[in-house]
Amino acid sequence: MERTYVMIKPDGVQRGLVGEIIARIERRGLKIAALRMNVIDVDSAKQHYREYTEKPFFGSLVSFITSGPSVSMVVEGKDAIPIMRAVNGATNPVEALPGTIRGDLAIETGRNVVHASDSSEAAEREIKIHFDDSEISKYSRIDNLWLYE
Ligand code: IDP
Ligand code: MG
Repeated sequence: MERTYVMIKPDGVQRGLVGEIIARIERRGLKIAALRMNVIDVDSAKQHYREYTEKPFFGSLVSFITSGPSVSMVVEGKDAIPIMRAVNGATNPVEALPGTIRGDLAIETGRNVVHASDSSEAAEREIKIHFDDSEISKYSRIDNLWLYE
């Protein structure tokens, strides 16, 4: 069982795609273990994207991600990290395959609608930035409809 951090970015919220995106995640078979909509503060956004501090797009990325409400989730399930990367599709929507969120719902990298952690280290780090442990549901551990073996 893995946990990953997923964000519906402000463009996805503004475009009314929250239900569409959550439905795709749930239909795939992953579970929502935590869910919140809020405007992410600038410090959290800078921490979240700290590996890009020196990139020319860092400033616009941080100001975009904090520009309006976004939806933050902890998504869990077997292989949740690679599966969510596949559900989202390639970073640049030009390369994202049809059937992926970005391949169906986005046209440019700077407005690519969703985020998902790219490794277990990133997932652990990002979940800590956006959630307290007490906000993460433990219910699936007693839900025997869900078999992670
Ligand atoms: P990911 O979101 O698929 O993990 P990353 O390479 O980690 O992609 O980049 C993080 C985010 O930064 C992207 O989703 C995108 O919104 C933004 N970004 C990445 N590269 C560029 C760029 O060249 N121009 C503008 N924004 C970019
Ligand atoms: Mg990334």
